[in-house]
Parts: sequence; C-alpha cells; structure tokens
Amino acid sequence: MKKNSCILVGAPVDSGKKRAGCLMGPDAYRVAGLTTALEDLGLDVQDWGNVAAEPADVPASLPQHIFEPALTIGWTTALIDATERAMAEGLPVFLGGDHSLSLGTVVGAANHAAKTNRPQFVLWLDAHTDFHTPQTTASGNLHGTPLGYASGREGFDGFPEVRNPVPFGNICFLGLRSVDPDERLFLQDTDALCHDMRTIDEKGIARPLAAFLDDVARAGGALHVSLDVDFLDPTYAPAVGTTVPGGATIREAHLVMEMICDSGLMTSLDLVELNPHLDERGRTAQVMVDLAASALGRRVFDRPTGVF
Ligand code: B3U
Ligand code: MN
Ligand code: MN
Repeated sequence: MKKNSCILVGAPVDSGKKRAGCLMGPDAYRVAGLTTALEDLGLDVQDWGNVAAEPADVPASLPQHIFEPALTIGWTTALIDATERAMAEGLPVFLGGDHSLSLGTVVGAANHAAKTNRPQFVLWLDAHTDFHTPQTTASGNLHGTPLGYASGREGFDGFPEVRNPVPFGNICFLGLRSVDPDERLFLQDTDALCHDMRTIDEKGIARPLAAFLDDVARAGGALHVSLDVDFLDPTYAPAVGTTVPGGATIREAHLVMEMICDSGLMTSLDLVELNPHLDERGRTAQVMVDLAASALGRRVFDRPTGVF
C-alpha cells in the first residue's frame, strides 16, 4: 500500500432497506468537500468514482421476505472485488450507500488482511448491531445483516462464500441502543465487545475504545471502521432513515475518530446510511466529512496542548 494514499470508492447502495435515498450519499459527500478536506491534510486522494452492480440470481432457499436480494447480492460481489483492489493501492474510504454495502467491504477487507497475514478487526459505530441472518431478520432489510455475514453465520444462500470470517472476538460495537432479541441472544454467547450507550455514559467513550485499540495493536491486526450515521444522536445527524435518540455527541464522535487516527491501525473506513433526501441544508453530510477528516489526521492542535 502506498503511504498516505486515500482512495474514495462510491457505493450508492440503496437495496438494503425500503426507504430510498442512500444512493445519493456518494455525491453528497463529494459536494460537501470530502476530497479537499482530505487533500488539506497532505493526503494523496484518488476518487475512483462509483462502483456499479448487476442483479444476481437468487436461490429459492433464501427466505421470501428478504427485500431486494438480487441487487444486494450483486453489490456484495462487486464491492468485495473493489475493496480488494482498493486496499492494494491505499486506504479506501467507502462512500455509502446503506449499511448493506458492508457485506462487501468487510469481507473484501478480511480477504486482503488474510493475504498479508494479519487478523482482521472491526469497529462498528452504530445504534444497531447489524448481526442478523436472512432467517432471523424480521424486517427483511439486509442492512441489518452485514456482520452476521462477515462473521460467517449461516443462511446467506446465493451470496459469495465468506473465505475469511471475522472472529466474533475481533468485533467491537460502540454506541448500541437498538438491538433485536435474536441478535442479543446470539451475541451474548460470543466474545464480541458490545458497548451500549449506558457503558459510554458510565465510563466515557475513550476507555472502552482504548482497550479495543490495544487489543488490535497487540495482535498486529488490520482495522476496518464502519461509521453508521445513526451512531450520532439525530439532533446532530438527522439525515438517516432509522433515527434512534440518545446517540453519540459530535464531541464523542470526533474523539473516537482522533483516537483511531492516533492508533495508526485503521486500514479501511465505511461512511454509511446517509440519506441526503432527509438532510437539512447538507449538515449531516458535512458532519460525516468532518469526522472522516478527524479519522485521517485533522487536528485543532497537536498534543500536548497548553504551551505555544
Ligand atoms: N435491527 C433492525 C433495525 C435496523 C438495523 N439496522 C438498521 N435498522 N439501520 C433490522 O431491521 O434489522
Ligand atoms: Mn448499521
Ligand atoms: Mn444503524
């Protein structure tokens, strides 16, 4: 990978849930100035444009209530390929698109990590765990399934084979406040690190994150970060289909991004679930651009502060 090379990969995926609009996400990030924001940090930024996908065949064994499976299978195949190609060139930033795009990006990232003999870790910044399988999802929305798929759960008939499943213990959730009973039942028997908003209220956001980043560093791991707009409280980030009150503040979210940057561990980043149709004068797109900039090096001052 070329040092300081950042690759923007547009993933206008809109098939992972019923409410349309996320297909406008990549353009909203571009209009909000993502390229310039990253170039201002001294990064070499390449915009690869948007990935395209063809609908795939859907086997009859996939449950009938699943929404738009042909398209999401097509996106998954296309994004696994795009992720592997981009990771050979630099650090990809995936411009979503709804969270079903991560069926492709996490699996593609894990394939790349396996080639370089590094264990894959995932930091999931989200109100939801997105750990369903096609059998357990009640909504039928595949944006609720990317981690179920990438961790190797069964039932994803018709989807590409997951050759390098991410171990449950390598997944850290931050910001949880909407977890379905089936997801909770499954996750509580795994060693996945599930930090809900109560943990953040009691301990602050820095301590659980620092512990996870230490784990990744000790293991020599590659870190995929997936940032769902609904990680943030809807007061700051209204442009999302599934608003859940009680989310992270702008300050907490920037601290998370700065700590990720300082760790030097991040190897790929998703920006997902932005629905520009629901935005107010582009402010959610701007918040997401600013958070991406923090994750990639933007600082008010270098530490230590106090003496100039
Ligand atoms: N867990 C619910 C709700 C949901 C998941 N992800 C989002 N919403 N954005 C489901 O439909 O799977
Ligand atoms: Mn999500
Ligand atoms: Mn979510």
